[in-house]
Amino acid sequence: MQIHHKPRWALPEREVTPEAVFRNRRALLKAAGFGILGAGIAAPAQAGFFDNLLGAGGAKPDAEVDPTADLYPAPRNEAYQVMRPLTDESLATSYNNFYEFGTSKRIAAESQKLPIRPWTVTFDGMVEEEKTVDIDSLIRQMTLEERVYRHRCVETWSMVVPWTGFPLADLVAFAKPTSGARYIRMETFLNPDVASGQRQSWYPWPYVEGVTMEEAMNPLAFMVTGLYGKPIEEQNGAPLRIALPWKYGFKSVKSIVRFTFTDKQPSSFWMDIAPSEYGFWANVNPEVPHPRWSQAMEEPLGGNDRIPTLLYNGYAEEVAGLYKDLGDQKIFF
Ligand SMILES: Nc1nc2c(c(=O)[nH]1)N[C@H]1C(S)=C(S)[C@@H](COP(=O)(O)O)O[C@H]1N2
Ligand SMILES: [Mo]
Repeated sequence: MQIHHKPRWALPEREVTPEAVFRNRRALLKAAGFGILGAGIAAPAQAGFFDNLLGAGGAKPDAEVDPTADLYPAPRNEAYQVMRPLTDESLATSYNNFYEFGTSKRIAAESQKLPIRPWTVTFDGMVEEEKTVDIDSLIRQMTLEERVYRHRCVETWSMVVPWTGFPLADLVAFAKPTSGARYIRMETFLNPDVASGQRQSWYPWPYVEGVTMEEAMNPLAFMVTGLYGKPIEEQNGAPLRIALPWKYGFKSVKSIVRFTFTDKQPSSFWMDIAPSEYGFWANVNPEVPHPRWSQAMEEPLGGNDRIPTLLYNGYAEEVAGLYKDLGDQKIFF
């Protein structure tokens, strides 16, 4: 008799080990007692225009056509291929991690409340000149292409998806950092009025991540504006996210509003929450377990099998050289 084990990604959320299980009891009690504790304490980054977007039922009236829709589908760059089937679009766009909209995987509907136009992106810190630019003008200054990449969440689920976007190196050229810049800190929007998760004040909002300049200049580091040949949707990090396919998924920050060039290694959302479990480098390695679970295998979304995790998530040839001089730093967490 054949026994069917439901893959972990298909289990109800409570049975999965989410990244947040370390939230302490006190925080949970606080949450139970004061569901909206913290509401309104932080200045929403996009205050003003969501008021009229939050019409009937709190939902945003469905966006007019995306102002960059004519740029899709962009030509595929065949240099980036994955020898595995693409994940179903319906799964990749409905099974998400986006804590701003809740800790479950089913945040796609809730995330539609995020106003993604107008949207500005700020470049500051160690740059020739600080600037804030409109997302549509920024995207139109870049050359879009499609790349099929693996994505590996630290929780062990994985997917293979066609992102559309442009190399992070092109964005760096646009930002014009000064020679002393060694890291880029990337920051997500802060808008607790629409992002219910951001009313949970025990999290260190906004979500932040960072890379070294050397990592940023690696051709694999990719700024994402589209998915499956269309502008990317809110749940996947519209209007601008990053894909760093050799690192655990939490490094691939969504809905970015700020790039800060700095000479100090930035901390991150997950480093601030659990420094013993999440580090700056977070490179995928099957032989280095997370403190609470193994990383040896992964579970492709939509599949029934577990498959072996690959070193650097299959991108060792492209990126291993970035880490050869780091000595005994913990480059795999
Ligand atoms: N701002 C923000 N970015 C985020 C997250 C998040 O909660 N907030 N989750 C991360 C994690 S853990 C993963 S695995 C990926 C998930 O991307 P996807 O939902 O498009 O698959 O987004 C990453 N980027
Ligand atoms: Mo993740």
